[in-house]
Amino acid sequence: QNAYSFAAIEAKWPAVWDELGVFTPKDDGSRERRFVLDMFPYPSGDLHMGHAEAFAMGDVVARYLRLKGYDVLHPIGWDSFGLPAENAAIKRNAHPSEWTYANIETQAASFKRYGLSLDWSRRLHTSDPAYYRWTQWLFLRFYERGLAYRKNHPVNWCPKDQTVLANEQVVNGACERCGTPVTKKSLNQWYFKITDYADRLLDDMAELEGHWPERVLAMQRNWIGRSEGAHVRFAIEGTSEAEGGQARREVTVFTTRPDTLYGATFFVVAADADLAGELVSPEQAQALAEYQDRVKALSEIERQNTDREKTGVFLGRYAVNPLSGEKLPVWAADYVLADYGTGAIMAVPAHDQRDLDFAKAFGLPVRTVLDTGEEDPAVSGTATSGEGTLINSGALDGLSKAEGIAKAIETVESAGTGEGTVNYRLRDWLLSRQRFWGAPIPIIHCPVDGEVPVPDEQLPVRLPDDLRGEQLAPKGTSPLAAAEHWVNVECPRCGGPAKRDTDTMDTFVDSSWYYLRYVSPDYTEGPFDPEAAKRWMPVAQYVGGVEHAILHLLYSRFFMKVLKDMGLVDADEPFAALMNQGQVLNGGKAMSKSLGNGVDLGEQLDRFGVDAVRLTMVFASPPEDDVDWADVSPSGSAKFLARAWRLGQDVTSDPGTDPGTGDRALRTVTHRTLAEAAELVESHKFNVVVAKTMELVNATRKAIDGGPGGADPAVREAVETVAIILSLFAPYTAEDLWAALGHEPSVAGAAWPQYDPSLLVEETVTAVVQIQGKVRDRLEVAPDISEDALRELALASANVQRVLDGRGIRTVIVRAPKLVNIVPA
Ligand code: ANZ
Repeated sequence: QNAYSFAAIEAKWPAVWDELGVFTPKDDGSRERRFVLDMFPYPSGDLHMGHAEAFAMGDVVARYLRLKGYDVLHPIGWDSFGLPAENAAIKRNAHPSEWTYANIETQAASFKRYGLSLDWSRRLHTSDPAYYRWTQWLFLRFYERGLAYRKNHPVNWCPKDQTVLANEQVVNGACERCGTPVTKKSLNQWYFKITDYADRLLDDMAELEGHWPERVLAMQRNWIGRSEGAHVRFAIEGTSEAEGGQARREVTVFTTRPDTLYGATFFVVAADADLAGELVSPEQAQALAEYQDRVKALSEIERQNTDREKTGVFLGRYAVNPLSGEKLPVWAADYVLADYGTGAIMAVPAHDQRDLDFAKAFGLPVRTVLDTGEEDPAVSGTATSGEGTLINSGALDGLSKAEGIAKAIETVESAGTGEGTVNYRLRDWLLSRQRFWGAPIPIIHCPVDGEVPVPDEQLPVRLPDDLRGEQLAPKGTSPLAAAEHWVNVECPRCGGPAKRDTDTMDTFVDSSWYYLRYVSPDYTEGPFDPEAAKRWMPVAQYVGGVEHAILHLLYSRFFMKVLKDMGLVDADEPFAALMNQGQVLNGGKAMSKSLGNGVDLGEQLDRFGVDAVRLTMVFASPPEDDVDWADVSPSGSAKFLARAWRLGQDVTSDPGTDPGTGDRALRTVTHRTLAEAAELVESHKFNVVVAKTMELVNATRKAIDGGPGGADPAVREAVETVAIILSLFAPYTAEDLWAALGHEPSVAGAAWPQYDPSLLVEETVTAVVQIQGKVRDRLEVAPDISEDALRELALASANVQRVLDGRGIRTVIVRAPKLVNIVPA
């Protein structure tokens, strides 16, 4: 009983917590509700140091809010569909569920050991039929609303994983998962129409301002990429005799700078868009084909390199500028992207650097149309993009940039050759995957009825459980296509032979709504109980890595808005506040197999104990900063915890002792710590809270050993405060300390003590004011008052003024904070 043993206390408390159900919200309206959520884990292997950090941070918030009297929902689940399980199954001739659920059990055991204040009764796994039934149900609702559709489209294809990747999953031209250079492939794919929500996704960010990290908001804004500009139609003229009489074809460009229309000196279409082949003259067809082969051979990485020399090929055609009537040569080049804007541009080399580089490479003219006072771009080689006055621009001459943009749009609109428009970088969300381990898309393809949704009452469309190993390997089509007993079904509409859709959903679909399932995990009438969602949503604090700054958060925000339109939720945004925890590094570098610098969480827990590891995570730095495990001291944390725990052994007063009569100096430290800790937790400076707790522990130890001793009521008050604050980061030690003080478990259910403001008021001392040695006044002043301040106070005293009665002053002698002696003239 007298020595601190983390192993002993770790063995003791989990069963008690389980039995008491302290972490299960009441959900009865007796307290205000708060939903605290950590991004749910993917079940690859056991928990690692990154999980340990993120979940330690989320738990601080959940535990603090509980102590503050809120009814806290802090659930856990697993994002358990996905490729690694499938790859493991192929290797081991197994079913992906075996690997998945075994890993989930391992992680669940580790989470429990880690002492998180989670409500285990709401646990979910996205690969459970009881969960994905509702993922499919949501897909069908999106489908009915025209928000899920299929189209044939060139898609990003990972030749190694044999699967389609969303743009978001292509990083520098390579597969996000395996690093293989990504190629293009044309496939019939399912999409979610997230672009319909582009403006709301942007506008609603106003609500998140100040509650989400600014850089995450910036990344979202950038990803949506709203650009205001114009569509302008250029007629394309054939130049060869053989083509004479051909109807003039029009090609639309997207430009953000319609004011520079008179500066367009050539026209470019994306080399890899169909349009290039449609426009090319017979004479240039061969040159185009050769160029296209060259472009295809480049990796995406090379293509996106902006320093690369510009390449392109003339298409033997001219485009007519609708404003000036000028004929511009039409080129195909790879610096124009097929899937942005319209895939065609008017090139204005004087005011766009990419166009200028191209013009220089091919000897094309450069014409300045906005005089910015800078050197002529044709000479300097630097395009100008600032403010200025339009020149060489017909009726636009003399206008500013903004006026020119407005006038150019007005002109093309009235001529019927264009219109003002808004363009987005955001693309629709490609959600079909030709993989096995995901939620099957609940659509049946019938030769008579076409696409037929699976009726709701037939959900879930379960994955077949008899495919194993090699049968799961991707062959360019979904492995489900080979499972004939599964694929062949009756059409729900005509009863004739039909086939199931064989694609599964991107796992980001599963994670776009999981937070809602937690509010009513056993609900069977829908994905969640709308009443429960109204009670709990939005999530008050979401915690997770910045690697999810774009996709997961954007997709979840999109789902929430659609659900709002369906009348199922009240809130517009799913996550009212977001905290990104930093990474755990080792030796200044991210832990990785190749560097061999990985730190094993289990081993750290065995060595130092859960609380010491958790405390170290929190103490090392503010949550959003990285923690370098090479620089921290879990053994130091362990020593501190033992020190805090021993305080409990030395308190000899009874529980419920009135602290009012205790040592005032210690009480001041306790109450100051309480006041500061609350503010620091709320502003996420958890590391400073730990430092303050250490100071309180030191002050308490001094009071026990060299002060009023362990029987003093102020000592009990101080140690209770230590237990309560410590429960945020070191739940086992805190619980044991709480018990040692004679309290019933759990400290998690205690109330965060109110601090007494009167104890925080600085004490004062009395300063005596004399005139020629005679006491004339006494002033209550702060002990650390400055000489100048004390002199001023003394001279301003009404008594002093009366005695002086207008006489001047020879000298004033000040001995702060006790004495002022005034010598009149
Ligand atoms: C003429 C022009 C003149 C342009 C000028 C810019 C400056 P953001 O702002 O990113 O939306 N553009 C349009 N579609 C393109 C594509 N598929 N591939 C490459 N470039 C494309 O960029 C819009 C501008 O990027 C458009 O405005 C167009 O060039 C170019 F002084 O039109 B601009």
